[in-house]
Amino acid sequence: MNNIGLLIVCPLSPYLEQELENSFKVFKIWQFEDRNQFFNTQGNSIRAVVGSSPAGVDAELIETLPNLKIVSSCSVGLDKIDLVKCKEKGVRVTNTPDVLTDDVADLAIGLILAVLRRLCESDRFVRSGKWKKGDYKLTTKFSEKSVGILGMGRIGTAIAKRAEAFNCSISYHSRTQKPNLNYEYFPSVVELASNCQILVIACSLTEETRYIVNREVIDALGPKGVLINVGRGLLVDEPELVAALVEGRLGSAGLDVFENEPEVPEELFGLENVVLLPHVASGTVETRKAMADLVLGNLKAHFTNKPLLSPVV
Ligand code: 8YV
Repeated sequence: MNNIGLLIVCPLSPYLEQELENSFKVFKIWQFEDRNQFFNTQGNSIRAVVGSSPAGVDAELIETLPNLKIVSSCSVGLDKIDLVKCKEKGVRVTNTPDVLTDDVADLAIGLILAVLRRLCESDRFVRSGKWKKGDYKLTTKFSEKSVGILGMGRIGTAIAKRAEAFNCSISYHSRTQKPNLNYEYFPSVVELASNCQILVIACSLTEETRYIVNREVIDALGPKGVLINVGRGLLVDEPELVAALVEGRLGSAGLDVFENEPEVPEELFGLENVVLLPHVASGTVETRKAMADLVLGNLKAHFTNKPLLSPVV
C-alpha cells in the first residue's frame, strides 16, 4: 500500500501518524503553505483522508480530490465530514465508535463529581495554603440526584449505567424513544431539563442538534441545575450558557467541549462553579491506541478489499 496517497488533515497521535507513514504515502496538509499548489500536483494521488474531531473533509475538499475512496476519522463524531457528499461521490467513511465509550462515560461522571464536589476548587484551596487559614465550604451530594441524558446512544447508555450505580434516577431525550429502556423518556429537551438536576449532553452534532441546548433549556435547568457537556460545543448556545452562569441563572457546568476550540470564553475563567477541560474525554493511552488501531484496520481492510470494521458510509 506504500504507493497509496493518504492525506492527514489535522495532527494525530505520533503512533497513528507513524503507523500511517509505515503503510502509505502520507501528506500532512499543515506542512504545505501553498495548498492550491499541493492539490494541483498531488491531488490526483490522494485516495484516503484521515482526520479527527478538529478537522475532517468538507464538500470542497472532496471535490478537490478526484480519486478519494475513503475517509477514516479518528473520532466517533462525524460532524466535520460531509457525509452526503461522500455518499454522492461513492467515498467510504469510517469512524471509531465503541472503543471510546467507556472513557467518555467515565469522564462525564468525573465531571459531575468535579462540579458537585468542587474537586478542582478544593485542590486549589489546598495548594494556595488557604486550608491553614480557614474551613472549606460544604459541597453538593451526587448520589440519588436525578440525571437527564440528552442522546441515548452508546455513550448516553454507558453514562446512564454508571449514574444508576450512584442510585440516580435517569431520564433521557433522544430522537426516538428506546423501547428496551426503563428510563423515563421526555419528547423534548426542555421537558427533560425541567425534570432533572443534572443534564448531560451526549448526543452527536448534526444540523438538527446544533444549539439544541438554548436559553429555554438552560432556564429550565435553572439556578440549581448542572450542565455537563461531553458531546460538542456547538450543541450549546455558548453565549447563552456563559451569560446564565455569570448571572447565576444556571447553577454550574462541567465542560469538555467548546464552540471554537481551543478558544474558551474568558468570562468562564473567573467562575468557581465551572470545571473546564480541553476536550479530553477519549484521551487515555489505552483508548487513543484503540482508536488509532481502528483507523488503521479500516484503511487496511478497504485497500485489501475486505469488509470495513466500522463503516458509516
Ligand atoms: C476526539 C472526539 O476525536 O471521538 C470524538 O468524536 O471528539 C474525540 O474522541 C479526540 O479528542 C481526538 O481529537
